[in-house]
Amino acid sequence: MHRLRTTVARLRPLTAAQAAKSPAQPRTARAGLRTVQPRRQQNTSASAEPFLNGTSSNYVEEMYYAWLENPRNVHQSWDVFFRNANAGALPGAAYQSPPPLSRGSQGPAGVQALGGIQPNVDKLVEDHLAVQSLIRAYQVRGHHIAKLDPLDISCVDFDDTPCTFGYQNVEVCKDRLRSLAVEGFYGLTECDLDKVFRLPTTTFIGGNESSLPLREIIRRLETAYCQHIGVEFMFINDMDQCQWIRQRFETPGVVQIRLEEKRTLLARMIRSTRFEEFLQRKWSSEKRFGLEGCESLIPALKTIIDQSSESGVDSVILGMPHRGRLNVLANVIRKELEQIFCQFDSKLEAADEGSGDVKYHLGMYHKRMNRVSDRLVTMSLMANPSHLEAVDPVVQGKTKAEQFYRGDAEGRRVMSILLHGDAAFAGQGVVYETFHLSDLPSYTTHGTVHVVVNNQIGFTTDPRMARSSPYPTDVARVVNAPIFHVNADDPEAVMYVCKVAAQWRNAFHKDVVVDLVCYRRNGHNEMDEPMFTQPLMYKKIRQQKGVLHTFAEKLIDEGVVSTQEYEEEVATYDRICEEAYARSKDEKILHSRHWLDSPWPGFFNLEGQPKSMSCPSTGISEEELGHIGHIAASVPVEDFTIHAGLSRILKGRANMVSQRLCDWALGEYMAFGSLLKGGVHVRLSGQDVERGTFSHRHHILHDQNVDKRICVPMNHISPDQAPYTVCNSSLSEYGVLGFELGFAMSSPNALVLWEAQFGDFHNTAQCIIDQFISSGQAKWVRHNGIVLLLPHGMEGMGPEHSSARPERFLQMCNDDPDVFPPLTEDFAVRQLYDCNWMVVNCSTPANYFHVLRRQILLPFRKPLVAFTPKSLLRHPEAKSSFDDMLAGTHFQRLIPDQGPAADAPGSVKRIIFCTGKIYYELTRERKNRSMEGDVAVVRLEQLSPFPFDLVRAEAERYPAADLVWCQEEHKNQGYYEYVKPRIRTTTNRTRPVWYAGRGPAAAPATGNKHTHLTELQRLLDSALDLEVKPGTGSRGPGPGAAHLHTVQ
Ligand SMILES: Cc1ncc(C[n+]2csc(CCOP(=O)(O)OP(=O)(O)O)c2C)c(N)n1
Ligand SMILES: [Mg+2]
Repeated sequence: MHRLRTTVARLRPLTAAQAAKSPAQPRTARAGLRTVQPRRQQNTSASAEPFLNGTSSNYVEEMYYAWLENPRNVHQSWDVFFRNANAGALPGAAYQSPPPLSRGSQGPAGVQALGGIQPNVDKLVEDHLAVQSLIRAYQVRGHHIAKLDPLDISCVDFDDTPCTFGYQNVEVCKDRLRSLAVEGFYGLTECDLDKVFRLPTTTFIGGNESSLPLREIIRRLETAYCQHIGVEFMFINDMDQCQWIRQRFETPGVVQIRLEEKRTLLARMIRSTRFEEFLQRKWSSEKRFGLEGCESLIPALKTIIDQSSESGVDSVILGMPHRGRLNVLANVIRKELEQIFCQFDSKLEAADEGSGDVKYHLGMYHKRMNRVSDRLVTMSLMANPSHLEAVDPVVQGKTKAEQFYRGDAEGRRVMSILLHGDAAFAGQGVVYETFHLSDLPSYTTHGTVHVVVNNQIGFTTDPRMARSSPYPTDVARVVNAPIFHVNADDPEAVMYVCKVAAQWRNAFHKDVVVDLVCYRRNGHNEMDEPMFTQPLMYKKIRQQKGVLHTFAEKLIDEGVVSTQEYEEEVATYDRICEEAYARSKDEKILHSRHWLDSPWPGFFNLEGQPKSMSCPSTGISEEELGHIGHIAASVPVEDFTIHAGLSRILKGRANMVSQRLCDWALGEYMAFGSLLKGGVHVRLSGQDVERGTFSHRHHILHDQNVDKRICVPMNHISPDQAPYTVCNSSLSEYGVLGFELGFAMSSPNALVLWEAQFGDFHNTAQCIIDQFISSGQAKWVRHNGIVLLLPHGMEGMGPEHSSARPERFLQMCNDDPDVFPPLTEDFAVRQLYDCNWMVVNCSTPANYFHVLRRQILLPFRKPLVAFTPKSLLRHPEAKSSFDDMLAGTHFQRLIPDQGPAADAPGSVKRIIFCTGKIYYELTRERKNRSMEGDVAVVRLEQLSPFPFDLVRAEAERYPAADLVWCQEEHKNQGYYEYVKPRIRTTTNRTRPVWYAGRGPAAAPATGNKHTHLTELQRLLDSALDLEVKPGTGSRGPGPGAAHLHTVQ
């Protein structure tokens, strides 16, 4: 009904005379129409026109467009109707039935009625409407009855239970889907079959003909929509895109494949099939997650790459799960076969550092000539963990980065392809998160081609138990991506849809999905018995001829190749495999470096090692500090009105700069600005990061008078600076952190930061943290310098906004708690090199500034986890002088006490080691109690790798002091479990270490502000109560209690 109303509304603005004068292209006319006001909307009731209803709206629309092109295109009755409507006929008055027309004008005054009598006009209109609806029904639902399943056992029930599966349902389903038949819904009968109908402009089945007999219309629609390709696209909102797709599937003969293409296709099918057979022969008891049952995946991918290469793409980044991965490496990326085969030899020694990964997770990077396009194409397959779909956003991030560095603003040269399993595609939420990044300005990769290996099973689970939607691909509908379902046992159909998918991306730069409906010939892996759980399916599969076999027979029958040629091709490939196998026997060691997906040319030396083991000063000049400070405090464009509150903030910044001081936001500004000035790209992404969750950052200024006019002062630092990207992300952690990790992978010369809104939200991205960030280098010898900014601090805001869960990050650090590392000259940097990631909790803006700059100035890359403050953002004492940021200064891994305690260390009774914001609370309390000479408070700014050397120095400096670890977090959380054994190691376990902090608890923090404050006071009391001696234990029960007891 809504559609009908808009159609009627659109009638008003153009007059037939205007239209006749300029027989506009339908598209131009439509484009124009979209902008005009629907003046008739209020006064035209669709119900007033008796023949206008929901089902006829398409037809009316078609008639209207045809009439706009030329009034003679349509029947006279329509001409009259449209003219009357355009002339402002009142509701119900625009339509004139034919008899009155013959007697003269019965229309509204001043409207000349035209045309003659058509005796059966009602029936004619009805039949045309029916045919129009029928065509549309095929377009919308043809895929319901397309022959997509090679096994012919799946059944998608679009009405009730969305997805059923199994033999018993097949016939029932087919009956239900007969609504497309002529004698069903549309009121057309056998006798209409030979009647000729005018075709609407929303179909291309006519080719050069504008009318066809109904019989032929149905035949052509069946050919287009109900064979081995099921096109799902009518949900797309954009008319041009729908037309584009119709044209590519409806035009008669459009799916034909050239002879030469068929031969190439056969050669690819041979490679795909014989590769798996070869592995099966040589390593029959090894898991390889073979492709059997979906061999056409290889030609599918190759077609997408050929086609994209022809349209200018020269870099393809792929992400894929286990299924068929080795085959993709061998036959798409073209990894040397011997490199793949030697992965099956577990006795080979690893040559590089790291613990490595199983062969079906490894990544790869390769540049080669594409034979079809004759152009060089670089392909990288990203390494990934077992966690299905986790790699999706990572691939997107890396693709975005490559596009960014190459200035490929529309994705014409760099593209991504993502492969999915049917169960994972439907089940994993990160798929949805990734789709929702696909059209966001700072995250779009301008269209991804998704290929689903839909083998109708996930491990042992049937689709009916694995998803609530008819297809595994339904998630893609949210972003209006067309979905091409195709029977994977028809390689030609597969090739065609892949071509169209690549063309779609090239034309619209939007996502598209190819759903390869196939089966899995073996169990989940080659060792698995599928008959336990899918007995009938697997009986059927056993009877199923291999696709290569049937396809070769077909091409031989067609005379495309001879039997001899086919057999020779098979023999040739088998020989290639055998020869590579023989060569693989000569390999003595495995080089993980050969499996790098993102090499950084020039960053390391030729052996792949860092060029030095030192880090220069991370300070900058006074002049630079002043200049960046000035930018941070100004609005560097003309006539730009900012909010009054922001003016105050900027004024405050200017004041600080004049006093040579930085608060947290300014410290960050200095770090980013100086890196940008030095040509290093900085990208900060996360929820609400542009302003900052705590309203402290304001990196994007908004004009208060002009909508969407913004200013990014950070991009006004110097004319030859690198660009700064700061982008509010979608409300996702898993997807967005994965994306930024991928972005950081692409180049070492960028500071890429992801900020969690509050630190605890990182746990919805845990998979990226565990599987990629903390362990990525060990598994895949791949460095990554991503920075995680995690707001953290117990401030009485309740359990969910307090803790970034430092304990989790620290538990995953790989430094040995019990071993004091050798004290070499390059101790601090070597420790960083050896660790899996760095964990810091800075207490000053200067140190935050240094640690960010250190990320780039180090000769290698490591992930940085930084717990960042909330209340410290505005704390009067949490300010740094420019002096602490000048050239020659460094990041301080530990900040010693600088007061009276340090001046007279011999009389100090207690050293309190702590980290982060609690330092300010401890020193305030110490001051209140006038204990500055008795107690030294030492800050660990870098928690991991643990500054063994500096902690030992502090312990030795105060020989008579108790050693206390104080934290505001609960005892089973925070840093305690991590620092405890390490502090002990620094003193060779000669001095006890005491704990002052909250007791153990299940939740990170209390929800009650008063309880929070009481707990805080108690923990400060216990930290500073010098009377409490070892062995007295806890001061009270419950999680809120403060503890002070020895650590043994
Ligand atoms: C996030 C995640 N959960 C569970 C698994 C364990 N798992 C490995 S493969 C698999 C089935 C995947 O089915 P599908 O996506 O259809 O791919 P197929 O194996 O059929 O190709 C499961 C459950 C996993 N790897 N990742
Ligand atoms: Mg599956």
